[in-house]
Amino acid sequence: MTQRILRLGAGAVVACALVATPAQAASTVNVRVEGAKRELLDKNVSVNGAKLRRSGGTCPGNSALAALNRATKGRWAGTYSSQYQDFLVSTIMGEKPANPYFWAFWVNGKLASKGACGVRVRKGDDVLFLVDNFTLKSPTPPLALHVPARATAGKAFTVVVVADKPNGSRVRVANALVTGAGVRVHTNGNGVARIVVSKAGRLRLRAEKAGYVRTALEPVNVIAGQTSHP
Ligand code: B12
Repeated sequence: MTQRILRLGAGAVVACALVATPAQAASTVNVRVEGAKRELLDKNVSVNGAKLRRSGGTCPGNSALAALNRATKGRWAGTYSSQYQDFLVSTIMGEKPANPYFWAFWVNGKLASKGACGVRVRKGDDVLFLVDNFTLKSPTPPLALHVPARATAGKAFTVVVVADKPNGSRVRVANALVTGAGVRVHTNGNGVARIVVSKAGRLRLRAEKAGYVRTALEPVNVIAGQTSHP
């Protein structure tokens, strides 16, 4: 379940609004961990708990690292730096990227300028840890997939794929692959893909493209189309 609800209004492909859900009200921050080969975690957690104490250092209860700690049930490791009073995270849920790969982390679509202990998070924030390559000239941009909350079986709907830039700006991404049950389409030059599904149910879509970090699974509630009577 994700807190990043990237929604498109009926027929709209431009405007995207953040929509609160009942699940979101009970929890606060979304933590997603994208390993080198697959998504390791996508979870909403509350962050107002006690301070995070680990050998070497302590982090505020509302830090991104405390959120990661809660979401992974403590399954991470890192080295504390007294210089930065922060942890350099080296392992998450058993995945330890080898040099030149490392765990980078982004908050709300922006590359964090401090370590995860030093970044405070608030209700509705999205914390993303992803494996990046240190030798690349610029950070690998994560993709985001904007989907409508609802669609009708047999009727086309559109989704939009955008990429986060380190400074928090977003650009549309052409030729990204969007997949889900019975869905395999590429975005056009405007980052838009048109999708038609025949079955009602909860459809979960993901987008990916070489050189970018894959999106989370985004849900679309597909309702049955009306049957016509003679
Ligand atoms: C190299 C480097 C890295 C490398 C370190 C490993 C390597 N292969 O060498 C990698 C790519 C892993 C890295 C990652 C990050 N880094 Co860095 N990194 C640097 C850099 C450019 C040089 C450090 C260095 O080699 N110093 C020389 C050696 C001899 O001194 P050292 O003390 O042994 O250096 C070690 C520490 O700096 C440590 N380190 C590096 N980055 C970070 C970040 C944090 C939060 C911590 C606790 C330690 C740490 O790794 C170094 C090698 O062991 C500095 C900028 C600078 N000019 O200092 C930024 C810098 C230290 N990094 C920074 C940041 C923000 C990050 C990230 C949080 C970025 C992100 N959003 O993902 C991530 C860490 C995420 C995580 N996993 O927890 C900031 C820290 C700012 C702050 N006040 O907290 C700096 C100062 C850059 C900046 N101005 O923004 N980094």
